[in-house]
Amino acid sequence: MEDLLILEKKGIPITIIGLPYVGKTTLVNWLKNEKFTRPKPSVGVNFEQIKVGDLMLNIFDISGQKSYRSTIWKSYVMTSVGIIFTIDSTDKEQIDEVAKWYWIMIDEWLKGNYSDKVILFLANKADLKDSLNLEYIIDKLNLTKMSNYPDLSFQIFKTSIRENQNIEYAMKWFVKKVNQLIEIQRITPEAILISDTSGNIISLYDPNKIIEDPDMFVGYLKALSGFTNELLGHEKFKVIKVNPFFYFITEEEDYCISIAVKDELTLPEARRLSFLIQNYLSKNKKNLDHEELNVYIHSLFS
Ligand SMILES: Nc1nc2c(ncn2[C@@H]2O[C@H](COP(=O)(O)OP(=O)(O)O)[C@@H](O)[C@H]2O)c(=O)[nH]1
Ligand SMILES: [Mg+2]
Repeated sequence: MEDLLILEKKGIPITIIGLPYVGKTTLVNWLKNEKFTRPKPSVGVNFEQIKVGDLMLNIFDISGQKSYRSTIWKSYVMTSVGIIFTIDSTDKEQIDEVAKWYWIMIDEWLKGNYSDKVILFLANKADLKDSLNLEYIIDKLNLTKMSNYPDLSFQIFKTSIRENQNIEYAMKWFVKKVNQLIEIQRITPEAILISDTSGNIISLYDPNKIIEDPDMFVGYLKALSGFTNELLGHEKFKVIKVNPFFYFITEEEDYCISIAVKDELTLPEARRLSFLIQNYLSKNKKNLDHEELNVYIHSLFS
């Protein structure tokens, strides 16, 4: 478990989803061995850490069974930088089901605070003769609507992993886009303040002492509670500006996390850190060790 956590930190989270039998695990194997191999049918989540180009990717290959679509797909999608949505391009019968889940992902899961992502759409098994053409798929899935989502880098490719068609090209595009996104996002925040609902400070990272009076700041946060940010239109977090810094603030049941950054453009990274810390807190809330929490926080950006 420890090892996995360390690995997770270093690699970039990528999720592969799609209905069963479309070639997800085949793709993972191809990335690993650079050749086509026949996988065993997979259930649950298959995790692989693979270096693709210059990037270390943590790849989560998620089973396509119905029960997974409505449960774990969402949490993996929301916490990944890149998503590889794979379909079997010969499967005319399930195209409506594919369309349904694709748009649930875009409209419900990615709207709001997790919207900056790279989405690679693979219409796989292009080597088979009954494979649908790209125009048909784009039309059926209404994919031209993707231009309404400027925060999402989107591209569709027809691929065959078996015949090695277009797959290298598609992965090159994907890795390049993920790399660009990471470049923009990776930063060390100016400060991180974690307080509980009673206003006690749980953790403070503030190397340059930008928060003059942390207790007063926590009091101020309590007063702000319930205020929703108009611009971002999402209740679960707010962004405030305390010159010259931007604070990304989230409140879950027990904790309030405030992360200060210098530049508005790096708020997505604050969001990512906040999410990780929130996860850590909820996993460890029974016996939270403040020292360990501080170590965890430091480990996120050093
Ligand atoms: N013809 C063809 N078959 C493929 C291709 N990619 C995967 N397959 C086959 O599709 C089946 C399902 O693949 P798998 O990776 O297990 O699908 P998953 O359920 O999405 O993980 C296997 O028999 C693969 O060999 C491809 O590009 N072309
Ligand atoms: Mg599989």
